[in-house]
Amino acid sequence: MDEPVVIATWSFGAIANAAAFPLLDAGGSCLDAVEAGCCAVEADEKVASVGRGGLPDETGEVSLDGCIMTSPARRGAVCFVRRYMHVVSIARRVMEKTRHILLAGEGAEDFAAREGFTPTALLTDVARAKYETWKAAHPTGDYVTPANIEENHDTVCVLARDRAGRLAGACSTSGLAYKMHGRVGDSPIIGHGLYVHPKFGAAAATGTGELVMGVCGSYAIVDAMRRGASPLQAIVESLQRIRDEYALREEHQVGFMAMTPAGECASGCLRRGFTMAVTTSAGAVQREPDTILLT
Ligand code: SD4
Repeated sequence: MDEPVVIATWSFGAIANAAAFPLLDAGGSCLDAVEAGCCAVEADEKVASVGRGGLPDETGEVSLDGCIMTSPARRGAVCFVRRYMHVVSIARRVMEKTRHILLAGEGAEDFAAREGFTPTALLTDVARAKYETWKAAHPTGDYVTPANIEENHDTVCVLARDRAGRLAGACSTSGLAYKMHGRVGDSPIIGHGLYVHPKFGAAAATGTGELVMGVCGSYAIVDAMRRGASPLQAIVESLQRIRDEYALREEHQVGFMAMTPAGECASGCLRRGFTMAVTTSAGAVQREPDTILLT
């Protein structure tokens, strides 16, 4: 039997792993595990960038994006969802029940209603209070300057390998804090925020989505692994592409993590601050990145 492993972004990745690993340990599927991991973070109101409790856009409305994937032919996503919390579960239904990949906005919400999901108010009092402080300082909005880096880099991405040696991944986010109304980032777009190939490996991204989207970050990592790169070498390549293609600003951050079909994992980021939660049968640890490009 193969050793199960689950990795997830940021310190709250530990919440995701705590929900996901018992399923893997019991012989469950990696798909169920990554969904359960994201659900746990989506439901945690203290996490200000995923699910209920996420920070809103410039108009004060929270919109969520999410996706799930096991192979190029099996992937689903939803974006700009404003009435439902569990976007990864809705994305899974898109994958399993429709002929499409990505549903957006009202269409995604209508589909969620038809599938029996329960509508949820996403904006919490804490998030509303933070928004009001931001709004007072930016009365006409601000399309140019990203919000404070501390408020921006927190998508939960979960990659898992189960005892059958299969891989799955999922991402869930409320996107950048105080983003433009209607803005969608990398997280729900297959190949950008997440990519999984059963033979070559899995990769996921967090941070400033616009940077990831310009280089198809997660796809590029899996494709580099297809060509023989280790997870770390593949991550370094994508980080270098971002560095070479953009005039990076201080607020910009990107974190990547990757896993091979054998369960070998790595992570890397542009700047200090990113960590990855790793859980195996040996226990749960919070791991510093294997590479930080801009030191
Ligand atoms: C986005 N990449 O919407 C997401 C935000 C994020 O960590 O990852 N925050 O651009």
